[in-house]
Amino acid sequence: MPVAELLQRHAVPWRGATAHPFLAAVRDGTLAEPAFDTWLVQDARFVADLLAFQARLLARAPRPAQAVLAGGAVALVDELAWFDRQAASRGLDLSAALLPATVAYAGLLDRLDGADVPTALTALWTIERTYLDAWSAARPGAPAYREFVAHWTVPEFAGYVAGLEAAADAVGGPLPDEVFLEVVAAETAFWDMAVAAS
Ligand code: HMH
Repeated sequence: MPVAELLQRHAVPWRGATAHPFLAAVRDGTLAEPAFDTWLVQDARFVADLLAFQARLLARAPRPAQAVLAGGAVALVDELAWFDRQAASRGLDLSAALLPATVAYAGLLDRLDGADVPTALTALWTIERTYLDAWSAARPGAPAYREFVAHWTVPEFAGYVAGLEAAADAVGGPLPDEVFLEVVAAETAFWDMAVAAS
């Protein structure tokens, strides 16, 4: 069963993570700046955790999945530098305290280290597909946020997400419905956290 089947099976929670009010407000420009800045700081920290998770997954992935995972890891290193630049230009402190949703998401990534490779790979695809779909729905974005919408909607990112999907489909295994739903819930909680900060 292809992993994309999960999006249909769980359409309602999937919409919750990808059609969130945070994104609608990014699109129409009504998002309060403190909410956006909270998201930015917490997401920079999440991406650092994601890189560590991805490196560990790469270490145990089968050969056909290694190239996409290694390429994605390099892209995450660049993304961390991009977050540093964004934070500096907005005067944000990336060492600010982690909020509960960020801590919980890091805990989920740690638990995924104990999952089998097909499950962990499907989880990683879910994480990235959420961002692709969520930011795509916010296109083109209000001027203040347009650069961020562009970042996660470029063809290279869509190609990466497609590569993860192909790798997850190639390793096979039963669809990990529960883990999919956990990731989708963690993504929704992450948007909720930002909106609540305004
Ligand atoms: C919370 N999910 C979250 N942040 C991200 N940057 C991505 C997914 C995509 O890398």
